[in-house]
Amino acid sequence: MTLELIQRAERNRSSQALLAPEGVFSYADLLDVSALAATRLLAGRDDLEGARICVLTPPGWEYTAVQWGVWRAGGIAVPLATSHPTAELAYVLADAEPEAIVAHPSLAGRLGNVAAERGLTVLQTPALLREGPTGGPPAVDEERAALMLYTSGTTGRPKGAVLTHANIRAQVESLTEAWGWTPQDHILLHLPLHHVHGIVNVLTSALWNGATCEILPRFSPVDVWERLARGDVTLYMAVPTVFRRLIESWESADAATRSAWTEGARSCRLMVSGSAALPVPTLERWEQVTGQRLLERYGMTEIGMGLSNPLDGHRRPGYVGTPLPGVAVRLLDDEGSAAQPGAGGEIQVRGPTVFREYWKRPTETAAAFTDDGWFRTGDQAVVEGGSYRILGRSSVDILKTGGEKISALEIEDVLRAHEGVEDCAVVGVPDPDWGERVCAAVVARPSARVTRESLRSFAKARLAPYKVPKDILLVDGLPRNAMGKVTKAEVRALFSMDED
Ligand code: MLC
Ligand code: AMP
Repeated sequence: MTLELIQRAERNRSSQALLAPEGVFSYADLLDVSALAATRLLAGRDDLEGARICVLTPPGWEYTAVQWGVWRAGGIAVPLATSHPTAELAYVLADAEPEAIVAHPSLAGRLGNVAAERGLTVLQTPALLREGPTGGPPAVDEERAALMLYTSGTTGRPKGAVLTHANIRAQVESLTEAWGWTPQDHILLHLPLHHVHGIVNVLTSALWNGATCEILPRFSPVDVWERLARGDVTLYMAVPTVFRRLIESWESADAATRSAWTEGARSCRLMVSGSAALPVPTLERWEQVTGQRLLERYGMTEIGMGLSNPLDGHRRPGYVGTPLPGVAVRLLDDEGSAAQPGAGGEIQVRGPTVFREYWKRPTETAAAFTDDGWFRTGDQAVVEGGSYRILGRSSVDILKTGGEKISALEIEDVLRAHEGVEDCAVVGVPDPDWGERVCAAVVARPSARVTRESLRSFAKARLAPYKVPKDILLVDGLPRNAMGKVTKAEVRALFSMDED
């Protein structure tokens, strides 16, 4: 069977699919060029049969055409983060064991010698997409894997969450029903394209529905406002840090600019916030500035979107609403029983939107599900007045900064590899801009000459920019409990004290 996404695009051939940094493209363009990409990737074979193809291109037309090409050829697309240093990319390449990397020339250098060392073919865009003969791509069953997204867990390095075509379809159909997508929608996209938020909620939802997705090369508050000001954007989705940045930008603009921006933003039909808790003051200020009450929803790489405030009806500040269509949600207490009404519990999710597995990690996959097949999110919530409120995460070692999920333990491992570091503890400190700010308390080895800057540059060479601790405190010892375990609440308090 031809994938449903492709069949639907065939029905919209003449519609505008993408406004991208590279130009304007119809669904016909996307179909033709993704068929070409599929033929090139197949290189004479019938089917990629689940081979992983890593994609390292800026957000835009090439990214989308290559992703569709991988899907049509029967491969698994593994989008790489364009902001990551070589060390992080090398980790994903080693773990995913791709057969090839598709890279844009501006980013290929980021791979360093890794591709050569691993004997990996690097196919460069735009050459890969240049005209040529196309063959008939294989029939791809929906139950086959489509996408692998790397996501942090509490232990160890990030894991590849494997989503099937059926998972993506279920996620998109659920959001289409809940948020009322139509072919007339026009959505703005500047979120990174290695996460479910940008890939599924925005890009794939738009293309599934025959709508237009306008991709900006990067997030810039003024650029977003200028686009909203034109009044033709119908949908906008972002993380709380972005809404806060937009508010700051509006507040520093002159009166005429403000009123033009506000006027344009008013004509959007829906604005959605998610990936991290939306502070109520941000929701309220955004409503004052734009007249738009943000719709807050809750999701996760492994499950897509789980809970959402309503499209029509009351969007309750500080709450994430109710289960989305097709998603079963339950709360379990520490004993594994259904949480009592009004009491908190772990959010567990089941249904066709839930991912298949962590790549090559059967033990971790098994541990992530209950015996009766519910995915354990590790997030705590409570239901109040029929709506879910997120209480926080079960683990102090999972942080969210600017919508990016990270593991404190992964950062600690990197810092400990520094020769001058005897011990360290990484914590997330509440922060008005980032939600949580990554901070590290470090005990230096006696006589080692360690400075905050040298530690930061050490971390920067090895970790994604958003994982690099923003604050580093050099301390004589780490606070520990009677069992000798580092008490992270006390470490966090060190940074709050430092601010005072
Ligand atoms: C950038 N920096 C960050 C950061 N992003 N630091 C902490 N947290 C982040 N998220 C760093 C930069 O490297 C730089 O460091 C400094 O902060 C200033 O950078 P900036 O230019 O101001 O940041 P910017 O490029 O504007 O990025 C901020 C942002 C971006 C919020 C726009 O992080 C973003 O797009 N976040 C969205 C992530 C997302 O899509 N998450 C969804 C996951 S899926 P220095 O040291 O160089 O100055 C998911 C499921 C669900 O969560 O429910 O959706
Ligand atoms: P990720 O693993 O990057 O997909 O991040 C998923 C995590 O983001 C969830 O497990 C939550 O902890 C968090 N999250 C997503 N949406 C919200 C929200 N609306 N409020 C609070 N936390 C959220």
